[in-house]
Amino acid sequence: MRILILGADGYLGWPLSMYCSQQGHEVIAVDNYLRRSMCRDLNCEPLAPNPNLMQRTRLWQEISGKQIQTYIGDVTDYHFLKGIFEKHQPDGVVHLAEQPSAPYSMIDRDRAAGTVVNNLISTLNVVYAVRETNPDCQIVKIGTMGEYGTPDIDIEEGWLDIEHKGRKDRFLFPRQASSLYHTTKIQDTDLLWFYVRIWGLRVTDLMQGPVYGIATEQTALNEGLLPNFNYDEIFGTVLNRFVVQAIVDYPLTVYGKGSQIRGYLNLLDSLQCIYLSLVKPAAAGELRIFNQIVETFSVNDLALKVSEVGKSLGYQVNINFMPNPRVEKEEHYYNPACTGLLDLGLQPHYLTTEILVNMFKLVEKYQGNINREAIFRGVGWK
Ligand code: USQ
Repeated sequence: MRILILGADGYLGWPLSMYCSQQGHEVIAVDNYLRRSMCRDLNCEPLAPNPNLMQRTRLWQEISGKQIQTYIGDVTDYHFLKGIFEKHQPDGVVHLAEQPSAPYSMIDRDRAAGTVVNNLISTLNVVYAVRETNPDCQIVKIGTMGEYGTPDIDIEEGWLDIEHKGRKDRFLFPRQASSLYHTTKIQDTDLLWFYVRIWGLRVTDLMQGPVYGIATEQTALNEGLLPNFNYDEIFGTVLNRFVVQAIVDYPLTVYGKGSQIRGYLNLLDSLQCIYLSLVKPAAAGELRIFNQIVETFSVNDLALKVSEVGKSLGYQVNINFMPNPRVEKEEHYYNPACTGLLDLGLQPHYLTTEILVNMFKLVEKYQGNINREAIFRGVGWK
């Protein structure tokens, strides 16, 4: 396949580019370094050395013998994006080119506006580029489990059958986000569903939970191929943060009671899920939605696991229950369905002690780079 990856320099985008390239596909990688510039502005650089996309693709070619075509540009620039579609005629596009952080979207008005413009216009542009160059090209888009929020009913995979006053219909599952970032993902889904209905596009929208991990088969080949692993309050996801915190003896930052439950998955599984969605595509006129999670944990479960593994490795791990900077339910029902991707062939990696030990070992190598100031600054929702 010819696979166009938008946001190819990111935490998921770069390992995904190598993963698809390794499977023998032609990969076209696009990024405008937005995440890098946001990290520089906020003084929260990733943990490991982080060559840019051009340097990484060169290194990948030296090591694997496989070429990844690279473009540096902005997906919100329609003419730039359409030109790439026209030139490469991709069979599938993976849209990861979004502002991915809930705290970032809550810092101030300008960052809120930047998140809305970036996320919605990039999605609209992908839809138009596909429609105008090859309507058969499948779109795989990363959404978020946070679109559903934490309702007091079971969460289905995207759709809900409703019976009302004796009549039945199927609707998008009710959604209620708890940050502006998550709200833009709801709006993305609405855009995609509208254009699937009117133009018959093929779309898979992946409702992903927080991802953890740093190593994949390809990143293990050379440290210059590692993804940009953030551990700061803005871009780091909770488990990655806890491992870093344990290593630098920073009490684990459990927000509120820590009983918030989410669906989590290993980076390895995120790549598999996106790949499976590409090679086993949605039908024309289908908005296919999967819940991209493997297992659920509360924040306290994660803190306990990190604390146990950290202590077994000789770290003195403390837990700090801090006032929750976010507005989110702390005690809630949570039962999301997640069988669709297993049915497509996902082989899950569960969060074992071995996986956590390996994360500790890899992060330890870079502990000299850890900036304690970036761990918590207190971006509050209110
Ligand atoms: N949390 C803590 N302490 C921390 C950081 C987070 O207790 O130091 C808690 C949060 O309050 C939340 C949970 O851990 O209840 C998950 O937080 P997170 O920062 O790992 O994840 P979130 O902000 O929800 O966003 C991340 C990704 C986002 C993705 C989302 C999936 O950044 O791109 O869409 O996970 S989901 O959470 O299912 O919406």
